[in-house]
Amino acid sequence: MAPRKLAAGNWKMNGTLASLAEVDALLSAHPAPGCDLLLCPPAVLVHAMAQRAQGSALKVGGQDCHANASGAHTGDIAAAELADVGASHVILGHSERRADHGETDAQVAAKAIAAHQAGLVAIICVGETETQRDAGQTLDVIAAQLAGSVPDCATAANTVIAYEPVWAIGTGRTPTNDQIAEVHALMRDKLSARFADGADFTLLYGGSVKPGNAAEIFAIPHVEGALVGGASLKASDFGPIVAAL
Ligand code: G2H
Repeated sequence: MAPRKLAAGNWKMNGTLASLAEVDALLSAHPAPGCDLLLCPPAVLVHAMAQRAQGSALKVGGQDCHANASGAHTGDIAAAELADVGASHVILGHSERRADHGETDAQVAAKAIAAHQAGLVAIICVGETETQRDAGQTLDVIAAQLAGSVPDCATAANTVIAYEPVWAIGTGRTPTNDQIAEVHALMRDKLSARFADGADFTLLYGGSVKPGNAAEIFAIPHVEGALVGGASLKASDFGPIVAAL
């Protein structure tokens, strides 16, 4: 089995019910995309977006879940709750959550296990800071995050890995093609060494992906799609990225 291609949008903390008009626009422009298609809106919109997407190619995901199945965790969301309202995926360990909430690799791995138990595909994010890249630590950082954030129960069917260099997120800066290729080759090697189906995991690039750079990024070996932030908010931006994959 070859890795599945995935165009995933991360709306982050953006969007209201009115923004769901973008779903209609996206689906009418791309009713049968040549890749898996996913949008991860704020949690309060997951149910409405999933209803809007019913019967279409669009899947819907959350942006985080708790490691526990239920309980006294005010403000948090269980993986099963996301699944209950129509989510199929959940983004975990995004650098904004690692920075804003101090999430560790171990916590991300625990959340991924919870996601799998609820039947969700976990999109586990890894990425180096600018300081780490400048210090020549990128490959070590990515290897350590992969080892610590991806649980042993991960398979190509229940886990996607997203490489998102922190310094490229929302900045308009992207790594060179060689820099992306180097990290994705490392991720493929590490996953293949650890998992029987490591060659089949979908590997996404994320960080300032736009219509203008998507095709070039998708041509890089071991890049099977993108996790797109700002350019996923409007169908007019996300559509061409989906079409490029
Ligand atoms: C990286 C990405 C989406 P953007 O965070 O996960 O955001 O495309 O805005 O850089």
